[in-house]
Amino acid sequence: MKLYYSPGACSLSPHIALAESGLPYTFEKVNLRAEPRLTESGADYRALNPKGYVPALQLDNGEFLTEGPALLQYIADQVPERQLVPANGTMARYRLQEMLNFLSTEVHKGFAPLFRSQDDTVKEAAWQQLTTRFDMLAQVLAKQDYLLGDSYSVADGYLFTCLSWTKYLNRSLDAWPVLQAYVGRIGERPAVMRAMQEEGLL
Ligand SMILES: N[C@@H](CCC(=O)N[C@@H](CS)C(=O)NCC(=O)O)C(=O)O
Repeated sequence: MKLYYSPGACSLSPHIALAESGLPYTFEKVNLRAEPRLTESGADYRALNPKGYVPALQLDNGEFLTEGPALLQYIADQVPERQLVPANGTMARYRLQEMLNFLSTEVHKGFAPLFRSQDDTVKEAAWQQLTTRFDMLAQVLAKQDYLLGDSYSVADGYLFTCLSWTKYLNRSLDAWPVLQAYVGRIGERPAVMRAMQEEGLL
């Protein structure tokens, strides 16, 4: 499998999942800051992935899979023995999907105005909205070590990735010591450190 990524972007989350999987993988950087969007080897990224954004995963049969939550589940399902996701068809799997959708639409996309908007009022409103999501997540993580309970799942790599953006934005997590401790804990996982090193973030 080959991951197309941009350093520290949401593509870090499937990168972490690949590292957690123990499977062989390769990765290639995409420059999102210029048009045409070129990969590190000079390929036109939009020709490979018409969506133009990261992440995209090229499967071993050459097919491309996009959308973070789909990638996370695909990667995890290749290695059921690693228990990175609950088994398909179980209630626990629907709980994972509920969490991935929440992370994708309420947390990940909640950050977008903070990165993109030039308007401070818009940014402040986005941050206020995110803080309500952080309150909820902190309540969950005050009771258990991981989003789904006692064991790590791909959802944790996703939340870790999103929370790590606060440091690029100079936004503090001081109001949520539970989330700060969680970021520290997840960040110490060897697979997380490997993915971050491979993206040049450490
Ligand atoms: N729906 C997509 C969103 C991916 C996304 O937001 N990617 C961002 C980086 S975090 C990106 O590549 N932005 C550049 C763009 O939208 O053109 C997913 O969940 O995978």
